[in-house]
Amino acid sequence: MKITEIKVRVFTHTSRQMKDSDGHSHPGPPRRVRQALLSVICDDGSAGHCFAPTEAVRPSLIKDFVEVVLLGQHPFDREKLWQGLAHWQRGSGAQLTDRTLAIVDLALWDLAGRKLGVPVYKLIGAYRDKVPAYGSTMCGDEIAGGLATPEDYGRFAEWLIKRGYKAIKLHTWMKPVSWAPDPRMDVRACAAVREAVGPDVPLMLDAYHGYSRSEALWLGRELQKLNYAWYEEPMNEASMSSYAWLAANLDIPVIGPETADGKFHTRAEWIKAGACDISRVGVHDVGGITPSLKTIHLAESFGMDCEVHGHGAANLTLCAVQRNGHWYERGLLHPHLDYDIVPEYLNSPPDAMDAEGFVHLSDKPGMGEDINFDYIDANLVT
Ligand code: LLH
Ligand code: MG
Repeated sequence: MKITEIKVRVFTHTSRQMKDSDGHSHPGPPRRVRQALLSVICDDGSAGHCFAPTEAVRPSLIKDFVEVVLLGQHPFDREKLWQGLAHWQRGSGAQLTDRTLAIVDLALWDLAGRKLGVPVYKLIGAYRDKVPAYGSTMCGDEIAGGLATPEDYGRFAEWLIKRGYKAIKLHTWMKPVSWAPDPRMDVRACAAVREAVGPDVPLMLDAYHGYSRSEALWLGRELQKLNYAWYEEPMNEASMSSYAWLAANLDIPVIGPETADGKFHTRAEWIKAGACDISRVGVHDVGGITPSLKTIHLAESFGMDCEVHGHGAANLTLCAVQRNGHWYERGLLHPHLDYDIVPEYLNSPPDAMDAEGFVHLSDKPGMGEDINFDYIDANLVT
């Protein structure tokens, strides 16, 4: 069995979201956007797939790196193939990113699951078949009836609890919101949510990502008074020593890193430096499931939880194969958006949540995405 083709289909679909000038998602008018599907195909006809931003699978990357490493190889040699791409990053002139590594790795896992007729989480070794979700809000905005005020967050939190969520994470106001960031406003939103849901619901805050040490410390102390469960990315993660300082000065668990470069190597350094109380990993942050598993097991070796960042079938898979993590991050959510609308390129939702707040793993072979190939082929960008 050998890999014979790397195929990229670029297609359009309807999005109801837009990105602001700092890259945060918000609701937006429906519009057609481009998306790609990368497929790894073998000589026996088996294939694995992964959705991707078009830039992360552009032709030059596929030709110069992905095909060179993958073609002619056995698709189950995931460690060798991942190491081949990861090692090449150094000499790639910053072209080959962890995002591209992740897409290739996820397609290879999907292929293995489809070929063997098992869901990927069973192939890795399942710990559970359903995972409790926390509702993860979008960042704050200036939209009427959206997430513009602390009261908006409080009202939305009430709705999230009625919907079945057993925990909530706030993303508060960040630039380019005209008056943001403001730690005092973050505390007001966090207090409004605590007031709305009562004392027992686990709550988390993912703050601005760029506060100073003193702002982050003040905010963390206020979260402790509100009995928040974790404190995420209030400062730039490039400064690990700032996080070590923050974690040493707070009782609330500090979680991270989420976006810092360096895959599991960076996570190891953070654990060693005492810069986090809970580790963090997402398939798109570290280059796929293969390096995410290393991160999860690394944290477990230190008696530490590792919570998964981001939504989607592959991140859900990670949640299902670990003991040292509690939650699936479902979102990002907003009062003006219906998260349960199934994207046109899927036949069914990848992370449907029941009334008790659990997301169930799919029993379909592969990663569990129910891909609508007919839709994709009918909307190709030529
Ligand atoms: O800044 C944002 O839009 C969010 O923080 C986003 O990156 C989200 O993925 C996140 O951090 N979740 O935990
Ligand atoms: Mg985050």
